[in-house]
Amino acid sequence: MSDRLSPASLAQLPASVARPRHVPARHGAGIVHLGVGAFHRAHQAVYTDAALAAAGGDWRIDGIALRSPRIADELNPQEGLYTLIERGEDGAAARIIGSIRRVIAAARDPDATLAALSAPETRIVSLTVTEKAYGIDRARGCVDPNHPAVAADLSRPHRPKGVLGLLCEGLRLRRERGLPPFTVLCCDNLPDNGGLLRLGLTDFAARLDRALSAWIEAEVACPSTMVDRITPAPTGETRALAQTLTGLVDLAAVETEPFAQWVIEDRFPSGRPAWEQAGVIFTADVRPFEAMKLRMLNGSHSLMAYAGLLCGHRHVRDAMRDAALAGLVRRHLAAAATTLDPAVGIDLGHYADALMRRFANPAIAHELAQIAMDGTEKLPQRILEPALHALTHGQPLRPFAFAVAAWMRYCLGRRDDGTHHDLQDPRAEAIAAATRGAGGDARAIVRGLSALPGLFPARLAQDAGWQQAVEDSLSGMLKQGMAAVVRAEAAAMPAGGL
Ligand code: CS2
Repeated sequence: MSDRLSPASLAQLPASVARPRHVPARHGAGIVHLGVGAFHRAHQAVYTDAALAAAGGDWRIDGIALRSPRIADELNPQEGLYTLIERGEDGAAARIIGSIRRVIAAARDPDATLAALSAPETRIVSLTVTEKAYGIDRARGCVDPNHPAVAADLSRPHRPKGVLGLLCEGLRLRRERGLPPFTVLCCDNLPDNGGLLRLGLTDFAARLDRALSAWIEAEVACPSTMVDRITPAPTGETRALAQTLTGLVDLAAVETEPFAQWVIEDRFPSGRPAWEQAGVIFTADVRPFEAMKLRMLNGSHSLMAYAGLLCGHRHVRDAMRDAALAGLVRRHLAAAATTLDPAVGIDLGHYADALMRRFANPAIAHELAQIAMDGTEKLPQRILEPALHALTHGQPLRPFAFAVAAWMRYCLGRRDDGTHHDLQDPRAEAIAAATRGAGGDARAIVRGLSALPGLFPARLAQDAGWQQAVEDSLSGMLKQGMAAVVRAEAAAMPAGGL
């Protein structure tokens, strides 16, 4: 029987496994992180681990598990240690990460959760909670009072469960105790994520206490970030591989690709770890990086998820082995690149080439279904905003229309072979209502889904050329099946890259 990963068992690790280059127990916590999923463990916690090794400081992370307490039960017995497995074409490398101090399960321990948020040593609260958890109505620019967590927290603000409620109550307690606020660091794939969260937070607070909202407005920094690392959900195989590589049992192991990128606006009034020594890019304006990543990486991911699943593929790497689909991914990258501001200083052709290689990584089993989830939360920034840009600048629309048609086809909940899939989307009911009765009528489906409140920019949804392009693609998908349409679409593509 192998031992469990813990500070005591570190000595048993083979020399091939890198261990923390700092002594974790010597560093206090300075960050509270909401949402201790695989992405956090493969990204921000890794950068923080490297910053602790390079420059020290009391910057370890107290994680808050918002949904299931499982990760707390997995990580706490290991004193926060876990294995990061980087998987590239030439093999797998394991490294032990020591930046997480403990995980609090919010539902089980609400007092400890609020105590961490209001502790004097907490200077940053970072978040990876997924797009749908915020409860912000992006089209209207205010909180969504019907969002379940927002509604619950507005009615019981001192016992918050959701993201805005927790941040707001943590800040209220700090203000009451005369403590400086924490910096709020949003690490989800949302456009202008810091600005958006700031807007949600001040509006949420204003519904409870205007003076608190004004204090947040004046005192709380919400720098925007661009985060990137392709991280599949860990499975039993991840844990088995961790055990093979380290000789130890680790219930919280994660696997990820070798590439990682983090771009942050440098606004941290209460300080921050020396993340620049860990490779973070600090900049005054994250927006161009964010638009590049959301439109190119995430946009082509979404295209691949909807078209790929309906072609019968399971993982991103399988979709990339389908030459016709890979061709459409390449086309999408080129179309997305034309909508971007070239000022960012990154060669978009090289960026697209690197994305094609990252997607094709045979060692990463990234489920297309994971990417297909929550389409209504993802489509605006990934596909619809660049499509609107293309429309207003006379640039090619067809790649975006094709991606939207693939999403609409996926929304119908059945494959070409008649099997059914569940639509995992917070607006699944509204989607079902919008397509009910449309049968196989592409026009009715496009009309119904385009009219979902707040989803499509009005100018795009009302454009006859756009509507027709989506309808043509969807009609082909319904009549000929996704695989045939993907082949035909790829064959019709003009030759040439970016
Ligand atoms: C993916 C992202 O699940 C998804 O929708 O597109 O999680 C993607 O893998 C990351 O943003 C990569 O950095």
